[in-house]
Amino acid sequence: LFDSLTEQKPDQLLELIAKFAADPRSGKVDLGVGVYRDETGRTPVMKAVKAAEHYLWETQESKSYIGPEGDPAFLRMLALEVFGERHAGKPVAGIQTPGGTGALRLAAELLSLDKRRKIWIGTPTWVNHQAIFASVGLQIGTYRFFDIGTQTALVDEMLTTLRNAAPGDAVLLQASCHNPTGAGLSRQNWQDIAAIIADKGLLPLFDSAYQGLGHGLVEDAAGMMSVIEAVGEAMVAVSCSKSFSLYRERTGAAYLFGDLQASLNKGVGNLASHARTSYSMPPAHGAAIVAAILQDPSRRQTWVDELNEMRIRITDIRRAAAEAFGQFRPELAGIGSQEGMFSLLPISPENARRLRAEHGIYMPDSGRINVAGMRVEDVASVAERIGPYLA
Ligand code: PLP
Ligand code: TYF
Repeated sequence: LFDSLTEQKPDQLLELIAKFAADPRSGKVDLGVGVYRDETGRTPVMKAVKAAEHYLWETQESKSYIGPEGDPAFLRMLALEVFGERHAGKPVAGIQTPGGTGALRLAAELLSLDKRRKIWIGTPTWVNHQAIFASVGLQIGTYRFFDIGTQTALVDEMLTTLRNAAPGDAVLLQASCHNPTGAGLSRQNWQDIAAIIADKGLLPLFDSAYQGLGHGLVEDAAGMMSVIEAVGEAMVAVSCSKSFSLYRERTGAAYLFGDLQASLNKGVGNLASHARTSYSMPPAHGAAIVAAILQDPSRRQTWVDELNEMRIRITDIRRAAAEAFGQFRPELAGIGSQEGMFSLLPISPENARRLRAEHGIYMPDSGRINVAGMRVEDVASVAERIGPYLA
């Protein structure tokens, strides 16, 4: 069997982690994988997480099974944090998943039950989106979402595509801090998207993986909540990887919104049945940490403060990067008004490779940079080195 298999390409972003680590050059810069870094280049465990782990170590009495739906306290507290107390005035139900990826995969399983259904995704998007939906046999439709040259989101192209989608089709939307472009949407953009989704009877699937790293916890969910409010049904894949710095703990959730609690419970039952046949139950530790943080006002405040600090650092880097890269291409001043960790530089795959090989500046061939990979005071010099390679 094994010998007959087709060779699979590894994910370039994950590959870059090892390549960067193996590079002996002292001036190397890691703008690759989407992991937050502080001013010293580290991705520390958050203080609130340490406090929660301490609390769990002292109080946790059993590690017996919980069940495919996971921890109800985690699901309740996370929903409150992500969707707010009013959660768009709609019933909601959820299931804990192994990261945001697990949630996307379960959502994809549900969507793929109707073979006529397409899911519409903007390009470029996170590398795994297309692969996840294709793996369950969903038909995928694409529209251009971003123009690298002008650094603008192509909202009109998106609206035109969605206007021509079939009722029942799904639409993947990133809630904030778009990966890989950093492009934000205005309130008016979200209202226009909501109107078309509602009007055409489409089903939005939100990917919320960076809440709190754009403009703030509430602000980063506002567009998503306005769409959920306007439509009949919606799905949300929440990742706790970035906002709680829990990456390897594989912590996330899939939520369903609709008009009837009974239908939502049936939906979650179906998600749980897919979970049972693939990984049975989600890992517990990360979710227990999140619940312990959100249930305790002092730990929650520590977390909010730390998340704000991360967001402010990203904003500071963006301000410096807008000026530094803007000197090479005026459009790149747009980096300053983008949100989250990513921006997409106009750079050829060949030049991205040369920057790695000749300068030790690591970014994937796509030209995406993780702005949090730079110290504020190094932004100008990194931009000087990248500038000559821009398209
Ligand atoms: N969605 C987007 C847009 C991402 O960038 C990521 C990053 O890893 C994920 C989902 C998945 O996150 P997780 O590590 O929680 O599976
Ligand atoms: O886009 C990123 O860099 C993050 C991390 O297979 C990531 O979302 C990248 C690739 C991957 C899993 C996570």
